Amino acid sequence: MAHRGPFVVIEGLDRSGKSTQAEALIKRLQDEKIPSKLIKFPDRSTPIGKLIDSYLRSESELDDHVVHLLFSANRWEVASSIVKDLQAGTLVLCDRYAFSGIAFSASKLKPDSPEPPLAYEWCRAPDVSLPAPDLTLFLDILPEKAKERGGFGEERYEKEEVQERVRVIFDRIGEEVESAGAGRWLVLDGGLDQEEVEKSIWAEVKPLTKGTTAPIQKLWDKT
Ligand code: T5A
Ligand code: NA
Repeated sequence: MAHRGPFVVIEGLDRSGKSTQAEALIKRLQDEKIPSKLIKFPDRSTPIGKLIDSYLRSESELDDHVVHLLFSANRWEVASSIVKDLQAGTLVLCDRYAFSGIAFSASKLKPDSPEPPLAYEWCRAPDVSLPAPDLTLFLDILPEKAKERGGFGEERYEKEEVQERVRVIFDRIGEEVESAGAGRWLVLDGGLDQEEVEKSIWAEVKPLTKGTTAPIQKLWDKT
């Protein structure tokens, strides 16, 4: 059976260093002549992505349900091309994925109500059946440390108390990914120096670069 490329996702709180690490990893893969492709979510360049971008910059208001579905649609826009690339033997690396979609939406609160407006299960539903990553690297960082990094606070969710709630939901997602047996969820210390994080990521990704004959799984299909 032909080998397909591995599907790797980098997740984490805002400012945990995801994009820095995603770019470093892609460069490393290129240096090693391993075919790879980087996709960043949200992809702000598509028509749906432009609506998301305007919302994140607080230039527009959208109902919580609507924006959640837009984030998911923004992934479905490229889902089939992810599968195609994996089947062609390319390593696909995503900077954020469905897990951010659930964590940020399900952690929302309204000032006038103790109940979150979007339930966890509701948030998960639109991403069910997306291609499931083989490995998710979660960059863990304390929100108070993330806050000290450049650019924090410019966008909608970049507030320490929001990040605290998001972190709790990410923990739940990680446990569910691991127990569903569809892909690994690995927590790495994102608070270390950039080179240290790069090393720990490469140690996990390198063994995958030979490809796999395992079928591409579907996200949350059996839960
Ligand atoms: N969102 C996203 C949803 O609500 N639903 C969804 O479905 C999705 C996909 C924007 C928002 O959208 C939400 C989540 C977000 O709130 P985004 O476009 O990914 O998402 O956000 P960005 O602003 O691009 O990225 P982040 O804020 O998450 O930052 P990163 O990528 O984690 O961090 P990075 O690499 O840009 O680094 C941040 C700063 O820290 C420095 C960097 O130089 C930079 O200044 N840095 C380090 N400093 C010290 N030590 C290290 N190890 C460092 N690594 C990086
Ligand atoms: Na980023």
